[in-house]
Amino acid sequence: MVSLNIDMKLNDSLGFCLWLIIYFFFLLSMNAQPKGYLYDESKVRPYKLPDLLVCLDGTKIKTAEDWVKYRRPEVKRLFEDFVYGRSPSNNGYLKFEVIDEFKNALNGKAIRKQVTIYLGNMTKSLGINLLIYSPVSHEVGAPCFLAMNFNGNHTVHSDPAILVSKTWVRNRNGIKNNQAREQDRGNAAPRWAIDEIIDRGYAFATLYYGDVDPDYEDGYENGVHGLFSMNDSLKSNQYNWASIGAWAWGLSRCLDYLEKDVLVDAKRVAVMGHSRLGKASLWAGARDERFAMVISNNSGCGGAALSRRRFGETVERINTSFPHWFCEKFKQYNGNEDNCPIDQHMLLALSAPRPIYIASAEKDLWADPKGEFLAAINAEPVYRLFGYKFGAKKVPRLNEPVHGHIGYHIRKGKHDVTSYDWKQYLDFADLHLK
Ligand code: GTR
Repeated sequence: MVSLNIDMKLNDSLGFCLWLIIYFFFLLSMNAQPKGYLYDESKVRPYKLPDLLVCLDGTKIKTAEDWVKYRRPEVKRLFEDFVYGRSPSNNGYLKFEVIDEFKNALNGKAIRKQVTIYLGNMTKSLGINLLIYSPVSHEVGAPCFLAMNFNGNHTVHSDPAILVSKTWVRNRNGIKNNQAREQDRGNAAPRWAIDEIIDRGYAFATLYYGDVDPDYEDGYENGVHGLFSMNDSLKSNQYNWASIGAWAWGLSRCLDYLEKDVLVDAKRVAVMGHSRLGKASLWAGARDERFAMVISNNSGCGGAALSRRRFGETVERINTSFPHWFCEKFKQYNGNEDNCPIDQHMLLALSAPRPIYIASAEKDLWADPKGEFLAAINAEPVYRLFGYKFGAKKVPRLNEPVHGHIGYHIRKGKHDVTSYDWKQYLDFADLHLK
């Protein structure tokens, strides 16, 4: 008996040690960054950012009016031509169908609406599904957060009435043509602070990004790209919009719908996105000045991070791993960032004078937290033309947010959206949207 007990204890402690070792490696791998890239600040080479306030013809911008009249359109055009591509100027028609409306959702505190928005023209159309929760306390005109989600509307909350996406969904490895599954209901809920958003008097609207454009290279066939007939020469146009352009365009079409829905005050919509969808929310806010606030969560390369630093993910790497995200022209800056007429601080400045929030995470070196902060600092001169300030001079300490007209925080932890991030966005929105 005694020896058996000792054996069991031995086995237990061996098992425990093994478990600890596995857990240690699991933790390591969660924060692992791809090898062969720069993660050492002291090795960032010197670079010079393009001057936000000097036009291509050398004219210096000194007033907000001149920024709006001359430099803003020029900078926006440069992003269209060299980074995200040109989206169609014709938005097609907007038809919609309310599929579900329930006045007693989320234990009676919210109204739930599910709407299919049909985009397109007379010959082709595409339905995207918008899920809206709005606070009953605010029967009309609540300020709203609009965000795309990664795996289908049914993953953002466990509410059994949320319709399961019928379009392509990516699986964990990003493989295409996967089917959305009932068992995934609510599994991304920790990323979406829907109850807190409602409790604080905001509406929340979300759509699945694959409804707008499936996230794989398909030669402009699927999603909204396929709505606009393109012959082969147009398809190979170097300035053509790519997937980030399509997602940003889709966010604007949702805003078109929200303008028609009394539940939401379309003049107080904050567009929010995480990671690749943070890149899309920044581009949506830059293109469409109807968005009242712009939020980027860990958007990194091609989002809020300065490309010239080549810290973590680089232009070359992103264009190689995701050739369908940016326009063809962007590829000419692979390893050649210094020759690009723009850098990402200029993308942030396109949101001015509207409030913008950039969030980084300590362990998310791949997204270059410092590069995201520096982009915010370098966008500030445009905000100053309008009389607004950022308020930070150097990277703030962990979990010490700065909420000026530009908001920024670097929180503890990894690449993710957490309740901490949402708390900051809600506080920031209280300052600017209420
Ligand atoms: C990574 C990519 C990042 C980021 C992220 C995501 O693989 O390198 O730029 O966008 O994906 O969207 O999850």
